[in-house]
Amino acid sequence: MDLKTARQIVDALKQSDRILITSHVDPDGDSVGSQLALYDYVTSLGKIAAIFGQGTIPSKYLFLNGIDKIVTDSSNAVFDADTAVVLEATSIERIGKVKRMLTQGMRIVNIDHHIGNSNYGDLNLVDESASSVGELLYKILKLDGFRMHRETAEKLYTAILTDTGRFHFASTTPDALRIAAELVEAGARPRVITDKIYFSMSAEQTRVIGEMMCNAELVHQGRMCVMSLTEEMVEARGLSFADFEGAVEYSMYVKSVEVGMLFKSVGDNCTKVSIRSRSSFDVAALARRFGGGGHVNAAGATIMMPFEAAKKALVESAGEVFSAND
Ligand SMILES: [Mn+2]
Repeated sequence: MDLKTARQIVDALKQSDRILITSHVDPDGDSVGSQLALYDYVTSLGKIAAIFGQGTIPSKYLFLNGIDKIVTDSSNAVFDADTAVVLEATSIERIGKVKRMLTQGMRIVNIDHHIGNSNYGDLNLVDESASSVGELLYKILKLDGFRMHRETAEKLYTAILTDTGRFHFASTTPDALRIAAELVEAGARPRVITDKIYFSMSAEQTRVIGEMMCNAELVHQGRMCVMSLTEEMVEARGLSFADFEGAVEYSMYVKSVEVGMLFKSVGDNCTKVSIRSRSSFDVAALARRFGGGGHVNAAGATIMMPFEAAKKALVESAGEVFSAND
């Protein structure tokens, strides 16, 4: 992490009075945990802060202390801030409707760990080697001697846990593990948090996942797994797509699979895809071809194409990469 920029960020936050915190649309564990931890920090400095987002918070994160501080429908929100901290967003477009709240003269602090961040901030702390924004925030908070209590530790632990796929991905670095250990020392409860996030599904959720796995297709000689979730599937069980954040992990359960994809039909002409890989197959590069992005082993895109056409295009595109790599 670039210490000079981190110190400048601490100074900027201290010079601010009103701080707007935001992250990408359709929040995940890193964005939720990081936003809440940053909120704890800046309010401990006596600042007025507010968190604005777009998209439903997956129910598995609702146990986090202060979760109700996140405004999830920011369409008509008003908050007069001098500084905006944008977490986990490669470009300013990723924050969706919150973008309109970033007015002229507002200082923008950009903290991210994704490849291809466009450095849109006045201060940019972009560290692709970090497991999560949670890890970067931990280092920033430590730099300022913030006294970590259990609530904040559990938010940062959630960020690191989920972004490393439960300490599974290549992003599970010594630093990530050391910080996780320090968070446990500060009171974070690994068993409780992991149970809340990964082992608290409703029976209906497991049924939909069963259906999704039954219908999974293995393509490209079993090297790729393609799974689908449609609005009909989730609505039939009274659920929403937010109940399946992270479900793409199920596409990687088969030994032969190097690349897994989960497609979600979110409208007649809009398809979301989450992509995972375990080899050197760069899924971020694949996602970028379709206007998305991410990391080498975890990426996603929102494609303005009908469901089956989007699937076909991605499967073909991945096939080209397999051929080129062989
Ligand atoms: Mn992240």
